[in-house]
Amino acid sequence: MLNDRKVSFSGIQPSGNLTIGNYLGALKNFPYYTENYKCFYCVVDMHAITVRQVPAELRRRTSETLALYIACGLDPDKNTLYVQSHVPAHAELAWILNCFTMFGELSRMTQFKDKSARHADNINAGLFTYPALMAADILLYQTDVVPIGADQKQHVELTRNIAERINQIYPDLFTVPEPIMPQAGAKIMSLADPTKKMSKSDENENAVVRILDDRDTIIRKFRRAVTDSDTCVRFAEGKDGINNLMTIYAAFTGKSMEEIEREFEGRGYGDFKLAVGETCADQLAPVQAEFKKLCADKAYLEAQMKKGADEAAYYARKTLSKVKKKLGFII
Ligand code: ATP
Ligand code: LTN
Repeated sequence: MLNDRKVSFSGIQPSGNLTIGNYLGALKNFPYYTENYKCFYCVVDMHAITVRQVPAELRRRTSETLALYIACGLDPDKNTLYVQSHVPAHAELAWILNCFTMFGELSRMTQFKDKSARHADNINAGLFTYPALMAADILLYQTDVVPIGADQKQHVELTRNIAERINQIYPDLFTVPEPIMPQAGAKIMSLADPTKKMSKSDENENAVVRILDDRDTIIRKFRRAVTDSDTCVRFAEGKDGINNLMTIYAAFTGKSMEEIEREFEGRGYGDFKLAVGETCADQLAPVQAEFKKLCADKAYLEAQMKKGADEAAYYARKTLSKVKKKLGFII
């Protein structure tokens, strides 16, 4: 809680152009909290450098991710939108939390295991302690809810464990946060391999649909999506490709699986894939138009970024001072 309001916090890495997985699993759900919560939505550039980045691209994607936050309906006057590296308290608290996070806990993180397998030549300490920085992001703002996709649940559970461990030694220091995941869309799978999560840093462009892909590209990617040799649109075990497309359609339309099965009864996969592509393109069109407008006004974006960082720093400093005092640092 901050000033009697519950707090929502989430972050997205500027590690690639955002996908419909990021959109349906996280971004689309951020504005839901705006009216009743104090909301902080951060572009986590310090997390992104756990994997090598090209500086000019990181810089561009960081601004673009902030612009997408606004384009997806987050009003910068009602939400605190900012860039993680602009608020040094994140790095400071991360160090402290590192000292309350166990080696064994970090070793069990699925994301660490996946990323170290994919980047075997660069298994750096930052990649390993990534969850302590994420815990710092969340705990700095006394966060109540963290809207995320299913892949991040394990990190929020670790954050809860760290917070509870510290609260046992220093009572009431941190609010213990809850992860919140959408009913449909918490785990969107790759269109090329529906047993794998859709990921913005996937090298196969046909595996991902990006929020900023144009209409023809979106429709083409869905048409090429891997399915099975059956012809009937139904949600069933072993039909990973169709299950994924149905999930995407459900997340965009709010329809249930039964409604979707009825809608496409007697029609083939071709019709269904086209409907998913068109629905996705229709829903993303207003976001894309707004994004284009925002990117044309660099001064506005820079001003919002600065305002967000000042607001976030104010709250972050309060928690950080409290933590330092309790730990015995001279402040
Ligand atoms: P990277 O490929 O660089 O690891 P990513 O695409 O996995 O990136 P993140 O920046 O790690 O994306 O995630 C931002 C938010 O989007 C998180 O809340 C995460 O859970 C959510 N998210 C990412 N991918 C998906 C997906 N395929 N389905 C649903 N939610 C997702
Ligand atoms: N680890 C997340 C991104 C992230 C985050 C956060 C999400 C960093 N800090 C705080 C929620 C809350 C990811 O890889 N998707």
